[in-house]
Amino acid sequence: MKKKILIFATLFIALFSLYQILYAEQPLTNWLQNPATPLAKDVRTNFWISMLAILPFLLLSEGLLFYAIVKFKAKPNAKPATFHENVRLEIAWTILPALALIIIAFPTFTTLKKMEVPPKSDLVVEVIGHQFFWEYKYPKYEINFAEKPLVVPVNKVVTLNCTSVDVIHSWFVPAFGVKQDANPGRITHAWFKALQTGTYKGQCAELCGALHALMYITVKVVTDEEFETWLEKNKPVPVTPTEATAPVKSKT
Ligand SMILES: [Cu+2]
Repeated sequence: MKKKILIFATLFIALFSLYQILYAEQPLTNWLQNPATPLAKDVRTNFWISMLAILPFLLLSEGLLFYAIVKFKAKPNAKPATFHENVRLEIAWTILPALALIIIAFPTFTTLKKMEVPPKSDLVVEVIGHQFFWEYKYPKYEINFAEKPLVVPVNKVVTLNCTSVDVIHSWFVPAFGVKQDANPGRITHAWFKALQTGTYKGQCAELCGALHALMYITVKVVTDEEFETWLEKNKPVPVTPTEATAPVKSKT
């Protein structure tokens, strides 16, 4: 009876996970969000390559373990085996995983380089981490705000200059394939090019204090026209000297 329940539960979890990964339009968890940028697509491909490269080792070792548990279950007073090393086997299990790592390394380093070297930037945004919110600056437009969604145009290369005013934070938007630390006293770089309009969610990914879990990130990717309108609405109002701010004229 117990065995049946165990088998049924395992099967259920396996099938449910498979459904979640392959078919669910709105998965219950947010692991593996749909990639929304070329970088995120590369990251996803790398993820599957790595999975394929390491899965045989997991299956083989777990299978052997399971086999050994069943087959060599010790009876009382059983004599332990006395064999020692097997050089050929040891060479094989050193070289094969090393090969797997080499296979993983090529696409990984290619993607890492892509992340490090942004193409020509269409929009520069400064990202500043605070305990516990994000501040954004658009230096070109002199726009500056905090605790509001970042608004960017679709299909444009957005480069981020990240820093922090207090402790280390990390700007993490999974759908963009971007996770960049924001360090005090330093500027780190990241970039993305969102391929579709929409709202994308992220979160600070570096434990930064008591309210770390509330440092959400929202990015609104909009069309060019919508972005222009947004810029118009948010551009700074030029300060005209009023009586209160104008320099006091000396009475003569
Ligand atoms: Cu943080």
